[in-house]
Amino acid sequence: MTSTRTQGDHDLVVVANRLPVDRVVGEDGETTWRRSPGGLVTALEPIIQQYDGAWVGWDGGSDGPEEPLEQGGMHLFPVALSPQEIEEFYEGFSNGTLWPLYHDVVAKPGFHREWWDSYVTVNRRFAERAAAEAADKALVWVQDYQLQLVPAMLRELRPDLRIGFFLHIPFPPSELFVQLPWRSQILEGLLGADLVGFQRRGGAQNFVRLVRQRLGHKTHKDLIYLEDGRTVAAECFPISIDVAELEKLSVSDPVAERAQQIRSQLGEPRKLLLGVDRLDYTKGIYDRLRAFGELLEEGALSVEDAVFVQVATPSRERVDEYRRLRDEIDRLVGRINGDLGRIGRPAISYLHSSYPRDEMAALYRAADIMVVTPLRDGMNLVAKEYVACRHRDDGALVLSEFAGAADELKQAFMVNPYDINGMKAAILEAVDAPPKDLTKRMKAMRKTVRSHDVSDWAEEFIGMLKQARPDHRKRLRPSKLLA
Ligand code: GDG
Repeated sequence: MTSTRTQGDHDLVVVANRLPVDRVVGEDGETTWRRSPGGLVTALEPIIQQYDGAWVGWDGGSDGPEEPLEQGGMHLFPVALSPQEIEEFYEGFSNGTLWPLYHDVVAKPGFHREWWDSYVTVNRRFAERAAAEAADKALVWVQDYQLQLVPAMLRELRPDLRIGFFLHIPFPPSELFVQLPWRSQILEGLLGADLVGFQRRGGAQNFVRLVRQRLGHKTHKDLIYLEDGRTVAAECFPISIDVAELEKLSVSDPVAERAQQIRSQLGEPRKLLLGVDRLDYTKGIYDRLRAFGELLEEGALSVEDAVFVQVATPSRERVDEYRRLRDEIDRLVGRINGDLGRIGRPAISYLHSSYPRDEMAALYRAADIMVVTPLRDGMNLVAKEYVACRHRDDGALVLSEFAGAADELKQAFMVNPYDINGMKAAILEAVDAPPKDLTKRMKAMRKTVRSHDVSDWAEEFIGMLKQARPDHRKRLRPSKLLA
C-alpha cells in the first residue's frame, strides 16, 4: 500500500464535527471566535493542552477560510463545508439518516444516495486534515456519528497512527442497522480504529455482533480480529460531566438567589417539575407534557400547587422533522395552558430558548422533580447535571430506562417513556415520595456521579487507546479465537 504521509507535529488530534469555537462574523465583517460551551470541550481541553494537541472540526459556517487558529492552548484546524455539503452531509445524512436510524427509528430515516456521496466526501476531507496534523505514531480521537468513515480513511493515509473512535449516540441493534444501504461501508469505516467506544455495553455488543455476522470477522468478547492481523477493541465508556465545575456553580450565591427568584416568579409552587432538552424528537418532550397535562385534567395535580418548566433549546431548525416537532409542541402547550391554566398560574412554563450555564444551574436547583424521558438517548447529561446540583441530597429524578444514564442512576424513578400511564404514576410517586426516601435515592446517585466525571471518561479512553496493540498475533494464539 502506498501511504501519502504528510506528517504534522501534534501527538494528539481530536477530530469532531464541530470545533470547540463558533465563528462569529460581526456587522463590520470582522471574524471573531466564541468558545462554544459544552461537556466535550470541557472534557477534552485539559487533555489536548497536556499533549499540545490539535482539534480538527467544522466552524459552523459555509465556505469559510481554513486558517488554523489558537484558542485556550489548543491548536484548531477548521474544515470548511459548502452550503450544499451542510445540506447533504450534515442536515441530510448525519441528521436525517443516521440520527433517526440510531435512535430506534423513532422518526423515518431518509436514504438518499446524494446524501451518502456527500458524507463520503466530507469524511475524506476530515481524514486528510487529521492526517496532515498528526505527528508520527500520534493518537487520533475521532468523535461521533458524523465521522464514522474517518477511522478507515485515516488509517489508509497514516498506518502509523493509533486511532480511537467514540460514538456519543446509541449504536442500534442489528435488526435496525441493516436497513442502511451503506451498512457495510460504515462498519468498515469504524474498523479503521484500534478502539471503538460506546456509551453502553449494549452498543458495543451490537457492533461486535454486526461485524461478525455481516463482515465475517472473528470476534472474542469485545475484540475483533481482522485478516490483516489488526485487533479492534469495542468497549463501553459512559460519558459524564464536569461535576466539580457544576457543583461550584450551583452552590454560589448568585445561583442560589436566582433559584429562589425563579420559584417566587412562578408563584411559589409546592412542586416545580423541570424538563431541559434540545428540541429533538428523541427526547420525548411531547408525551412527557401530555402526561403532566392529563394529571392536571384528572385532578391528581393542580395548577395551584404544581408547575412544569420546560426548556426546549432550539436545534436543527432547518430540518423539516424538527420544524414539525416544534409546531406540535407549541400546539400542545397552548392547549394545556388554555384549558388548565389560570391567571398568573400557567400549567406549563415553556421556554424555546437557550440559556447561560448559571441559569441552567439555578433551574436545576429550583426544581423539585427533574423529568428526563427520552425515547432513546446515548447518555443524557441533563440527568447527571441535575444530580450534581442537588447538594442538599433532595429532589427527585424521573428517568427513562432508554437513556444511557439509566445504567448508572439506578435510584431514579424509572419510566418507559412510551407508557403514558406509567409516566403519570412515576411522576405522582416522585411528587408524593417521603423526603427520607428522596434523600436516600439522591445520595446514592450523587455518589455515582461524583465517582466518575468527564475527565475520568477522557483519561480512560486515551489510556486504553495508548495501550492498543495493532497486531493481535503478537498476543493471542489462534486457538483462543472464537468464530
Ligand atoms: C449527545 C447525545 C449524550 C441544553 N440546553 C441548554 C444547555 N444544554 C446542555 C445541557 C447538556 C447538553 O446541553 C445536552 O446534553 P444531552 O446529553 O442531554 O443531549 P445531546 O445534546 O443530545 O447530546 C447524548 C451527549 O451527546 C454526550 O455524549 O449524552 O445522549 O444525544 O449539557 O445542559 N446548556 C446551556 N443552555 C441551554 O439552554 N448553557
